[in-house]
Amino acid sequence: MKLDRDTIAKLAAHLEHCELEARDTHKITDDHPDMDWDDAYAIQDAVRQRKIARGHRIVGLKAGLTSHAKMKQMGVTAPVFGYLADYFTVSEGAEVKCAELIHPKVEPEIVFVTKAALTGPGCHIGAVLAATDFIMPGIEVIDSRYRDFKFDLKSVIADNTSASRYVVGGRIQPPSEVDLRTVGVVLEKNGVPVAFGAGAAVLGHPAAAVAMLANHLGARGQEIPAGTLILSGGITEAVAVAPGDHVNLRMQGLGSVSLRFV
Ligand code: 0L1
Ligand code: MG
Repeated sequence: MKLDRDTIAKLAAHLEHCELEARDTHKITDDHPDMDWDDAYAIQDAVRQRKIARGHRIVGLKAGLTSHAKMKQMGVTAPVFGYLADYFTVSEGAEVKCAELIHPKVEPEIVFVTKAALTGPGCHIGAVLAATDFIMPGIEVIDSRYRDFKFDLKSVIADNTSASRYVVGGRIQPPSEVDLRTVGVVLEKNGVPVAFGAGAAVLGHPAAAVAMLANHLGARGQEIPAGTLILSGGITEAVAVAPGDHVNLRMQGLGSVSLRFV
């Protein structure tokens, strides 16, 4: 690691203040060009500890930048991993207040819920499917704390991979009932289809993103516990939203889930 404990704590406080006050910042690698991957995840962990210290719970995990569409959109080359705090959760069809966010975007995701722990290294698609209780559709609202969504991978990891809000809904299904590679999604904004895709857009198979997450945690001596909700990553590029927008995700055989922005 290149950063000392005080610097990590200071950067975590800065990024979390930006989140809670809905104000943007320049990317942290501008001031700390030598920070490494462990520093980036240490800052993310320090933000997580700040939330827990205030009484929040961590209710899920996420993989991000798992599709070529998203990697191309953001100019990066590898997935990233983060977590979901309790107050990120939005009920099906409910309102998201844009005043609490900086520049929200939405993306369609396949959501996994596990029934057994997943451990890495060596976790693979088969292990993920065997450990999955059910899948369902979800919309992630991302809101990078970096100005104009301009960042590099280390900065975005420290910023908890732009995690902000999410909704899950539709129909739940065991993974054996759905071909997760060919399952189709249509994302609608104000009744107009704005993005289309299929599950294979996520690393060839969305369970591969969950396996990568388990392997990432395994390298840190952690695992994905049973009962964990996991966003496996945007299937399409992210779509910007504004007050007044209604977003609906249709997922083949899995119903639909929606959000309103006010
Ligand atoms: O969930 C995601 O794919 C977001 C990862 C972070 C990059 C971004 O803000 O688009
Ligand atoms: Mg996402």
